This record gives sequence, C-alpha cells and structure tokens, in this order.
Amino acid sequence: MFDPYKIREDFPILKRKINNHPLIYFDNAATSQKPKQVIEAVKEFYEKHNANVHRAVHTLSMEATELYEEAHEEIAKFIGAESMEEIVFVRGTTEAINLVAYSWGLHNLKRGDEVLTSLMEHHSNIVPWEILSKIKGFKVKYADVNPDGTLSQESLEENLTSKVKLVCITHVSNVTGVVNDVKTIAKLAHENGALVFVDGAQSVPHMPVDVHELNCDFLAFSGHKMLGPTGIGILYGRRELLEKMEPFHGGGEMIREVSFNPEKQRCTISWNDLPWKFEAGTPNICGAVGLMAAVKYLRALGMENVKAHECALTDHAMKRLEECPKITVYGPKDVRSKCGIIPFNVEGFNSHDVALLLDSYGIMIRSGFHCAQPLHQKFKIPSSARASFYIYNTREEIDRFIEALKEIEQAL
Ligand code: C6P
Repeated sequence: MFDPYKIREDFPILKRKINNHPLIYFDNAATSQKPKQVIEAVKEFYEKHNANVHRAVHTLSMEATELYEEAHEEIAKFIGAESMEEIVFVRGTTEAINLVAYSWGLHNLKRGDEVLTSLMEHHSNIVPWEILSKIKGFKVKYADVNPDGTLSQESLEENLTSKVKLVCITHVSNVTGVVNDVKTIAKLAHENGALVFVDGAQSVPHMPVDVHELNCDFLAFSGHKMLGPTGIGILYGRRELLEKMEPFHGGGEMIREVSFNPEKQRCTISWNDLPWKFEAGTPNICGAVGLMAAVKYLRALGMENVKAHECALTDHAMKRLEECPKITVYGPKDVRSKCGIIPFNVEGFNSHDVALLLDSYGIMIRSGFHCAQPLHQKFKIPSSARASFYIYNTREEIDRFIEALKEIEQAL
C-alpha cells in the first residue's frame, strides 16, 4: 500500500515548521527532499568507507570502488539499460547534455545539419546546442507548442527533415508537467536517420522509464530531483554510441595510458573502458552512494505507484483550483497528458509575490520562468508560480494550499 503519511516519517525535514506553519514542500520539480535512508547512506559512507575509487589496493579503496560500481549497476537496472557501461555519472542533467553536445555533437555535426528541439525545453536543452551551433555552423530548430502547452506533433513532423541529425526533447516539461510521447518521437526520428536525446530530469523521478521501451539513444537525469544528493546525475547512452564518442573532460580516471614520445615531444593517450572514459578526475563517490540508496527507496515504492499518487494529487489540485476565480492555470486541463506540476498566476500579483505570500503560510513553491523562457514567451507571460508534487505530499496539504490561495486572492 502506497501511504504518503508513512513515507513522510522517513523525511526529517518535513517535521519543520516555517513561519509557525507545518512545512508544505511543493517545489519538487526544482529539487526533492531526502529520506533518512539516503542521509544515512551518505553518513555511513563517510564514517566507514571513504577513500578514492579505482586507484589504490587498500581495503577502504576497494570498498569505495565496490559501492561506486554497484551504484552504476543499480541505475542501469532502474532505467532498463543493458549494463553499467551505459551509465555515466555526471553532475546533473545539464552536464549530461553538455557532454553529448561536446563529445558527440562537436565531432558529428556540421554546416547543413540540423538539431531539432522544442519550445518547451529547459534552457539546459537549448543553450548547449545554440553555443555549439555557433562553432560548427549547424542549425537549431524548434518544434512548436500548442496553446495548451502540449507539443505540436504537426510542427515536430514538419521540422523533422533529413537534415536533422539529433532530436533533443524533454520527456516531461518542467513548467507544465506535459508528458511527451517520446516513444513515438523516437520512432519518427529513427525512421528519419536522426538520433534521439531525451531530457528525463522531470520524468525519471516520477514514473517508470525504460530506455529500451522508449528506444532513445541518450537519456539524462539528475539525482537531486529523485531523493538523491545534489551534484550527481546520469547520462545513459547506447553502448555503440558511447564507444565511438570522444571523451568530454580529460584527466584522471578516463585514461588507460599516457606515454611520452621524446622524439615528437608529445604524449600518446588511450582512453579507459566505458563508462570511466567519460568520468574524468575523482568522481562524486558519495553522491553516487546516496543516489543508489534513493533508487532503492523508489524501487521499493514502485514507480507505477509513485506516478499514480502524483496524478491523483494533481487531479485533486486542478479541481480545487477551479474554486479560485482569480487564478489562471497554464498547460493542459486534462491531467492524463501531464504529471504533478501546476503553473499558475494570481490576477494582480507578480509570481514572486505569490510565492512569498505562500511562504508566510509555510508553503514552498517556485516562481519566475523556471529556466524555460521560450515557453513563457509562448504563453505571453513573464513568469509563473509553480507547485510541484512528490511522494510525500498529501491531499490535505493541497487543501491547505487552496485555502491559502483563497486568502491571497482576497488580499487585493
Ligand atoms: N529544472 C526546475 O526548477 P540540473 O540543474 O542540471 O539538475 O537540471 C537541469 C534541468 C534540465 N531539464 C529539465 C527538464 C529540468 O527541469 C532541469 C532542472 C529545475 O525546473 C531547476 S531550473
């Protein structure tokens, strides 16, 4: 039985009061809270196993290495990857996207090529491609978004010409919670000879995601949005692609051999095996250990149950928001095409003021443009307030949120 009240007992921070109100944390799309199982795993690592990985033969280094490799394996299982060779630890989704831009894009994209993304992307899935396009001369194209925030399939198909070498698309919008049909997009892209990069920052923490089922070539996500520590994220890449790609960063762990040729006064370098070829320097070992605990926690809950819980909360919140006449909600009204994220504005209020007023009730939401300005431009608004839910949120919290919003509505 999925019981959010029981789950809440694992999250020490949820016992806090803020401004004399019990904390209601609705900023989960920005980062999630951490259960004691993750906090304990991090503490235990530093108290008992701390050492560098893959470098020494002593007991502590062996233990740290074993934990670090096991973390890769757990993540591979969690997303249905074939093996841990396909799992590269990075700092987060942003770094994973930059890795693909520079390790794959720099060497495979040229003038005349196109990269197709969309107007609902987070800046992290726009900016690296725009920067690289200035160096390589390819074009970045944007599939349009319908007025309700869903992706325009028509625009996507129109833009998917034979010049497109890579389709970079978010699985779930961090503004509206819209879930894109990436399986169909991947099928269309592959039929057209393009590779598919899926930004899973807002999907992997909230629903079952299987890379084989999606048939994507790359998938990126961040540990901190799925109960794990900050500073650890994942790039999944199909093994054949990762094998052919050049490294992103140079140094340390990613090297097999560096030999100096005195005649040429140069070093010849060969790369380490996957996934270490992409993990230069001392990695975030403890972050990986914490993330492994997070993934075990989520797996025990069942990702189908996580999804169902968040859908039910969203449904309840959307219905209750109809009681607030001064509130405009953006994105689709049908909760079947979205998951637990609700962007809105209150007539007469700036989104930051709404967030500050809610904070006085102990309710944490995000305000601004959520690193997705093109989508806000599309909605013709400068910013929005955003509530986003997770496993420990309850209907009761949503009811308190609605009551607070009703009071705010009356404040003007
Ligand atoms: N979105 C939000 O409040 P990082 O920062 O690298 O862990 O994740 C970047 C990122 C990429 N793609 C999507 C779809 C995202 O939602 C995010 C992070 C946070 O919406 C912080 S801006």
